[in-house]
Amino acid sequence: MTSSLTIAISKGRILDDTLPLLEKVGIVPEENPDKSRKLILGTNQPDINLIIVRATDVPTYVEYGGADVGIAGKDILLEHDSSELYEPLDLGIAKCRLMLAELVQYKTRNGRLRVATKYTRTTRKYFTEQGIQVEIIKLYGSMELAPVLGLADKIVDLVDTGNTLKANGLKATDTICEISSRLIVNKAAMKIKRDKIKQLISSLEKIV
Ligand code: PRT
Ligand code: MG
Repeated sequence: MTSSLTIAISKGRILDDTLPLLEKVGIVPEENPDKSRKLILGTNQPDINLIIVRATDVPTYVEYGGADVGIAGKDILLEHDSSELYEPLDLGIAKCRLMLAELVQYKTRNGRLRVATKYTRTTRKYFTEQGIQVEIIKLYGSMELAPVLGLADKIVDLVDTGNTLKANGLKATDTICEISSRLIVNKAAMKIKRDKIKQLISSLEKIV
């Protein structure tokens, strides 16, 4: 059976780190995804297409079969928490750490701790495991501002070089999780397109 394989990827650092990997396994998009406005891109392999979606939407597209496989950060996968996805391979790209941070001059205060984050699920789990009750404030970006403006005592965010924290007068106090990007696979696709997907996994496995 000749069925095509669709790979979901997000623009930005994941795409930047993924394109060289795909090229090494012989998959090259027919247009530069960074420059093209197309959301579905063909590749040099007639039966492989890429779709370009938001990083947070990659697991959703793969879960519902809009894409057969995808590449997503562990941070996004921990929040998405779906049993409909296989996660067969750590690609070791777009690495960073999910960290707890506070103002450099943070002083403990009475009352329930307030934590601002985009990663509400993972943050709740982290504090629950320590038996600490927290109020979680969901933000979609610029988390570093929250402690500066008194919105929250602490933040949970991704840290790479630490420059963003530093530039905003914050310091990391704990690592919650080491993050890298993973290959994810739709469970039904794994059955129906088994040979193609197994082949992609094993060729990627050899180079990461
Ligand atoms: O940007 P957009 O809103 O479209 O979506 P997104 O933020 O989800 O996408 P993108 O491309 O920014 O991130 C995609 C994935 O890259 C994340 O889900 C992570 O798995 C991974 N990744 C790796 C990172 C970082 N490193 C990283 N440093 N994602 C974000 N950052 C940000 C961080 O949030 C903080 O603002 O970079 C800043 C910290 O960097 P340093 O170097 O100053 O510490
Ligand atoms: Mg971003």
